[in-house]
Amino acid sequence: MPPATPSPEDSDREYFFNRISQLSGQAWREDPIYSPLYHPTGFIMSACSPSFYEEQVVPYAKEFPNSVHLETAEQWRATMPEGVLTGEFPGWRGVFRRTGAGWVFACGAIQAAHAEAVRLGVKFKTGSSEGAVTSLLFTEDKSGICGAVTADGQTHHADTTILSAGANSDLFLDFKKQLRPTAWTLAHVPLSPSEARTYKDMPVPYNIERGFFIEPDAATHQIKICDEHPGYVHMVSDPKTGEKRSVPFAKHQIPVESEARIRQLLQDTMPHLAERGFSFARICWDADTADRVFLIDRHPDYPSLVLACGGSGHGVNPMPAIGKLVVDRMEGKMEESLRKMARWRPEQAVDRDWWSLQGRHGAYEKVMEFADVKEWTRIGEGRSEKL
Ligand code: FSA
Repeated sequence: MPPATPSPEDSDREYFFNRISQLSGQAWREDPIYSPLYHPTGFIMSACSPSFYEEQVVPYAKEFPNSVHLETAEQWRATMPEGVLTGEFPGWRGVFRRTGAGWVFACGAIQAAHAEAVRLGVKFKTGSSEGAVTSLLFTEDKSGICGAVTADGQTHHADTTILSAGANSDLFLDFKKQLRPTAWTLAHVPLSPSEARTYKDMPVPYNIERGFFIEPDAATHQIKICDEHPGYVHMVSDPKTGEKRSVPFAKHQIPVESEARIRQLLQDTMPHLAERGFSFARICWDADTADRVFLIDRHPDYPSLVLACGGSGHGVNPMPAIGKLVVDRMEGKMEESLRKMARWRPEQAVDRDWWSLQGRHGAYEKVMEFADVKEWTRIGEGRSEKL
């Protein structure tokens, strides 16, 4: 949760991220809806390869000069309560920001925002029938958007329609290659209640090549672990154009190669958990824009359609700021520099390389294709789900 402050020396991109961090940071720290969900436990930025360390960790350390350098296993272990980190941290080098950073309980934040919206009079339709949008609704002459159609066959008319469906947004509209649905992978490891107490309030260690984990969930005691990599796509030929594009799908398992990476991450950091069965796994889709800046704009051809997508792996931290930007854009008062950065920008995606790493590292140092995955986990099917 960087208490970022935009400065006049910022590039347009730096200003964009500093400004939304400033807005969201204030909400996470002070807003009664969001602040209970923010855990300022500290954050560790790290890498293993010297070149990636230079590329991303050194600049991070410069930005936060009070952060503490970590290199030896003893230094790493000392960042958390005794017994949490027992690994050798082979090749790991990082910097530890003790203050002004941490993690947010994303699920709780969505529930809190939902409850507040209901309190303010918003009506929600949810579920796989009445809550599942199957298409946007076009005006009779096809020149405008006037709502949406749901799986139960209902049409919902609206003066303004906001398309904010994450990676699925790409299924509803021709985004001219501005969105690349890309998936990451995560698993949960169950802890006992007393283990969970030991792991409480731990900082978040993030290794740009290996992944990260955050403290156990307060209710379920499961610890969530993500292996970091450039992402998986699922390329499918578009029946109309013949061109391939990535299409999201749901799966409650992860590739076995991802399980192996998660176990390697545990082996490096918490080897006492490296063999423990997983209790949960998911692939998790995001929509990457070409420059990994959000897409928040009115559609140039359909002014009644507002787009709020393209989270590009940055969506959680700025959550409280995004709604404000969307409202500002709808009311025509979005800050000009933010508007420019988040605009509809197909010119950026012409000849888009779907296999671009987009600044990420890990695994085989390439974007992976789900069709090439040979084996998936079978969590909940009698294998690897027990403590
Ligand atoms: O919005 C977020 O902060 C999501 S968690 C981070 C992450 O897993 C990245 O590490 C990954 O590279 C990808 O962008 C998905 O999100």
